[in-house]
Amino acid sequence: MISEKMEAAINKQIKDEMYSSNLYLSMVAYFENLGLKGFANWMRVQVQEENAHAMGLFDYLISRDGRVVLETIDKPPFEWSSPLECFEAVYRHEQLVTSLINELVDVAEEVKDRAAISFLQWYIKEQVEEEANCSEICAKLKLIGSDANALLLIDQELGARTYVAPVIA
Ligand code: OFO
Repeated sequence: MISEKMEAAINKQIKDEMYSSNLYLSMVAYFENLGLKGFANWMRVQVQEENAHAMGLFDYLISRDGRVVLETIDKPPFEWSSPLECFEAVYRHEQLVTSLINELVDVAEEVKDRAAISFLQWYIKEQVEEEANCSEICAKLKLIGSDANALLLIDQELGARTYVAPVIA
């Protein structure tokens, strides 16, 4: 069994992870339209990761005999002024998600749900990685400025990213 408060908080986080997935899918389209296939590939992998984050919470709630209630997902933005501006938006978004995961842990602590506290540790660690990844790409994009050749090299690098399904436990 799971408390109503914990159940509602996890349902909200499922929605927020699905929003992240849609936000990054919108960025896939942005980069595809720019012809930056490598950036688009990086975002496609990110979409899969966010879907896995949502499904991890979804399956966890079911395993605790909770009720999954899917909520309305807001429309994501679809236009950015440059790859750097887009990645800065990713970085800000991931910082927001980190704060949401911390709030989720606060709820678990408040209702003394030890199992949820333990389960959510994976998400806490994942956020450290999520923030580090986009911060690194933002730094590179700032360094290259308007150098188109360097941008294409980064595009090549991001094109090599592959999806590895996470084991969320
Ligand atoms: Fe689910 O980590 Fe990004 O948002």
